[in-house]
Amino acid sequence: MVNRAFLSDRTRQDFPILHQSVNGHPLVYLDNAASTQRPGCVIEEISRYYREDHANVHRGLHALSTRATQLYEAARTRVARFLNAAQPASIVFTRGTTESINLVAASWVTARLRPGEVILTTEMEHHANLIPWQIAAQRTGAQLKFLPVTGEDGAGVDWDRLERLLDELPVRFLAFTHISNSLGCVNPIARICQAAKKVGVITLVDAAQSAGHSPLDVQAIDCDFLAFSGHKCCGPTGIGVLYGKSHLLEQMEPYQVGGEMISSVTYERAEWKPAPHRFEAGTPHIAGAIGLAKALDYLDRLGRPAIESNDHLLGRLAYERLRELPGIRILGPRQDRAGIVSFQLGRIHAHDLVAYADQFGVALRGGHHCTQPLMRKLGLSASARASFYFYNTTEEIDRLLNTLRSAADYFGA
Ligand code: C6P
Repeated sequence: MVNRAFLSDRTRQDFPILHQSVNGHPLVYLDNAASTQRPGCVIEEISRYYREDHANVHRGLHALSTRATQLYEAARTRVARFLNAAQPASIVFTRGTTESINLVAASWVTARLRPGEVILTTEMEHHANLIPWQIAAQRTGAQLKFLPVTGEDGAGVDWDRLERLLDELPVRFLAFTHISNSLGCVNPIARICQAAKKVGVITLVDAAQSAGHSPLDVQAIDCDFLAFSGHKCCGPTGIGVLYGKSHLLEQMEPYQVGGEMISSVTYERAEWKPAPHRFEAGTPHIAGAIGLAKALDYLDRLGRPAIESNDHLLGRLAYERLRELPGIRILGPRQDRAGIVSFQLGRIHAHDLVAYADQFGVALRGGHHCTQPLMRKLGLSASARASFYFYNTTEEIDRLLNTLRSAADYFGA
């Protein structure tokens, strides 16, 4: 396989962490769905910010605070451009996808749903896009319903059933993932949001696995909320984004309260700033937002359509190569998959397989991938997962295959 068409040729040198040996072997980093790596320009920008511009934001009148505030707000504008949001005020900085979804669950869903109304989601969701709805349903008396995952290896959701369910059930809120972190399938988000909008259902897209991988235009998708994490798209950990339509954010009460999110406070009561500031209580992750903006610049220089097709190429190639292994069971669809491939090899426990691969410098993830109910439905307690990004090479897929062959011999699978 010629590697010329792949983005790795142009990008690998930008990632210092990839150029190391692990356990005496060149590192093969295939755990990108858990967290991607950062290019040098992001690491540099964070350190430059701390060296030259750091102070608290929105508070001080001195030069450093003014500079830090400008950089932080410029990062918000950068994220808005990344998502094609109509205005920067639609962008709330959070700690990550998990916090973004919890914010919507606490401030919109729990405040508005009535007993008997339905929160609809799917059977493939990450715990971050499941447990907040369980709790919201318990608190409001709403029902939590699921679109089933079809096929014995989890091909995906049959989205043709959505419109009928939206007609039959009193659905108020629909939350679903764009790309499944366990199955690697890609859900048709624009079509789903349009069907929901027709019947006045509010939508939330979990874009944790897609924001750094695919073009995203929130106006074209017409979702009401969208969440993603910086660390899964070349940015820092501890910073994430909640996009919300402005009229919804303005109606919502804050999720946390404290410094900087108020317009006035007396001993008895407080009033809030407009969105997004009412949702950012306390000192935010300033360096995180600035580093994230740099990461988005990097991704857009590469081009998200190019990243997406590179991911899909690597995902498809890995899927087809893994199928060569006797006794392998691969989860998710064969076609239309992203660069995430979960599998079970013979009777080898995923934890043993991942520990074995690590001895050869190959970083995989093994476990339930925070989708325990989905794994249970597929009859598994765990699976191994290889997840790719644009800096991965086809030679790394060869290394993965060799390592798995050797593991099968070693464990007698
Ligand atoms: N999935 C994985 O290895 P946080 O942890 O807040 O950045 O992202 C949570 C999250 C939400 N939705 C999806 C679809 C996700 O994949 C994740 C994180 C990682 O698959 C860590 S469990």
